[in-house]
Amino acid sequence: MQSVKIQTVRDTRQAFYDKLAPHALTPLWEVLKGLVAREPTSKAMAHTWDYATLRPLLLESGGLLTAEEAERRVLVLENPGLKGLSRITSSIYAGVQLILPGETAPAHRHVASALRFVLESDGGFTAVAGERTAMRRGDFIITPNWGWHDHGNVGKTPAIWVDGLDLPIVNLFETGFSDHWGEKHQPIGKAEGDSIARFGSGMVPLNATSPFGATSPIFNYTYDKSRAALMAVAEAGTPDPHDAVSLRYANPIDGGWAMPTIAAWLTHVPEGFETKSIRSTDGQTLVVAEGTIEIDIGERTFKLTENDIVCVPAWAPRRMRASKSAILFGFSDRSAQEKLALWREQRQ
Ligand code: 1HN
Repeated sequence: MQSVKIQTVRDTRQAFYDKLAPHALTPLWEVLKGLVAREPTSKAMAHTWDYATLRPLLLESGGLLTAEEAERRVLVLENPGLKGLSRITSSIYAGVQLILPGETAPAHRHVASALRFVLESDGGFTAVAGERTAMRRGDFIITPNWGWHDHGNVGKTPAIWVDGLDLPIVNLFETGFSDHWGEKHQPIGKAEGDSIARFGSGMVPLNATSPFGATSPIFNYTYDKSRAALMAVAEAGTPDPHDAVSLRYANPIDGGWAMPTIAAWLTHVPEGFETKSIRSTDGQTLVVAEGTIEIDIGERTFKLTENDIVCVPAWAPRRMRASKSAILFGFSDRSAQEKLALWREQRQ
């Protein structure tokens, strides 16, 4: 008797919902719990990409089409929990790009901001807004929102790097525009090193503003400088229990994150050091620049070595140990979350 009654109630409600539908109305009470979760429940999964697997596949793509044909010859690092969405975490796109010797990725621009973390390059270069920079292993390079950019390789070996873009954020807001220069390379109007000279020595021009708006005017934070700073800090003190030894890439104009939407940092985990568990609302992507680490993400443990990539879903507890002195490059949407007063973390 009871079940018949429930069925009747359900039918009555469903009939009402069917009546609402043509008017573009739906009942909140059927979806409320999913809309306002007690805590973040990311659809992204923890996942690793081994460079030993990825590299040969990327090089194989080099035999299929040129960088110019592809516009950008990239294998997307697609989160297995977000299939078909071209995302490594829920709000960030990532891929691994290949430029063979002599090739060009033609000049274009878009509203999405991009970062590059260079894995292999001996002659790779990128040009951003009229200035060229050599790409070297470990360099963190920024392509600002709406900046013209093209890449090339004048070396004898493949240039390979990790791309991170804020595309899912730009597309969430439906603010994406793009444009092609029309020629392979944009004209170069500045000497190489101009932006570092103006902004990269701890000094900035009087009354300086960034030519890139909210993005740092330094577009190549070279690994030689960043690594030296990180290791000097490590020498000088003890690692943080949760963050080990971490330095973030800062905008010299205002001290904030280097990019308005994407946060980027380096972490050094000394050999034998183990971090305590921490979680934060930014889903993170980590690239191993040096060494070997084990990372626990939720219930799973991944072992990573040089050039391996791992993603940590938002609010998944993470902790790591280095079996060989490690340096990691990390990026996430923390920069955007902080501006919108959304970012939280919990340390155990
Ligand atoms: C892009 O412009 C680059 O400039 C790389 O290297 C990856 C993925 C989606 C959209 C634009 C690049 C990209 C991209």
